[in-house]
Amino acid sequence: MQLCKAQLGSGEVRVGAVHEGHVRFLDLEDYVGLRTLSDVLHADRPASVVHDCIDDASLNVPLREVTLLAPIDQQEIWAAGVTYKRSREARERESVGAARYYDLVYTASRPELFFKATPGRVAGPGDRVRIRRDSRWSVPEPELALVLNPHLKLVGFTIGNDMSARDIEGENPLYLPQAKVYDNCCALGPVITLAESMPAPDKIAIRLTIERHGDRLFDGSTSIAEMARSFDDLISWLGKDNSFPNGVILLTGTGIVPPDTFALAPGDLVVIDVNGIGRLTNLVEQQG
Ligand code: DO4
Ligand code: MG
Repeated sequence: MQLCKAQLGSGEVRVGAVHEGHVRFLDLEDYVGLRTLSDVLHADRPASVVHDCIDDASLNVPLREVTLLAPIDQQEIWAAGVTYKRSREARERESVGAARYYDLVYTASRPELFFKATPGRVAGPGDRVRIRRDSRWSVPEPELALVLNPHLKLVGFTIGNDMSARDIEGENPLYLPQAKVYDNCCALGPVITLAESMPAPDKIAIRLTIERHGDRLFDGSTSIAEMARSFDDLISWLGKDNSFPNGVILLTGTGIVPPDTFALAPGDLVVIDVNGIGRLTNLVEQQG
C-alpha cells in the first residue's frame, strides 16, 4: 500500500492511497483524532486506518490530475553517511586531510548520523532542489529514506535526495552542516510505501539518472544489499538520547557517486528510481 499527500485542483491538501494510477482520498473526518499523513502513519495499524477511511463513495482521482507534495508533515529529517564503500572512497578523495576519518567511520560501531533538514527545506516531487550559491561542486545523493513513527518503529519508505556540496565538505569536514543543510537541500517522495508492502531490503535497487539539455549525463545504480549497516542499527543509534515526538525520516546514505569530474548545473534534471516506491524527479536550481 502506498500513501501520498496530494493537492487537488481546488488547492485542498488531502491524504490519499495510490493504486493503479489513481489516488483514492481518505475520509479522515470520519476518524476521530486523525487529520494528517503522519497521523495515519503513526496509528497502530496504518493499513487498517486506510481501509476504514475509504469506501466506494471516496473521491478517486487520476494521479496525473493531482499535485503530489513531499510526504512529510512535522518530522525532522536526519541522514546517515558513509554507509556504502563507494561513499567512503569518494569522501576520502575529496577530503585528503581528513580521509582517515571516513575510513574509520565506515567500520566503526557508531555510524555517522547528521541532522539534514526541517520540513520547510524539503522539495516535493517535481519541485526544485538547490545548489548552494557558494558551491561549484554539488551532487545529488539518491538514498532510501526510512519513515519512523515517534516510537522509532519503521512504518514506511520513501525516496530521498541528500543534496551535497562536495567542495564545501571537502575543504573541511567541520563544514558538513553547511555542505548539507540549506534551502531546498533535500527532496522526498513521491509516495510512502508502507513497510509491509516493500520488497525485502536485499531486493531494493536504487537508480540515479541526471539529464542536461535532454541528454543523459550520468546513469548509476546500487542495491541496499551493498549497505554496510542494517536499518535496525541506524535506527537504534538515531534513538540514543534523542526523541522525535513528530516521528522522523532517516536517509540511509548514498551508494551512487557520479565521477569526481561531474558537478550539477542549474537546469539539470535529477531522476531517482527505487523499486517498490516509484520515481522522484527534481529540477536543479542555483540562485544568482
Ligand atoms: O560524510 C559525509 C556525508 C556522507 C553522506 O551523506 C552519504 O554517504 O550519503
Ligand atoms: Mg548522503
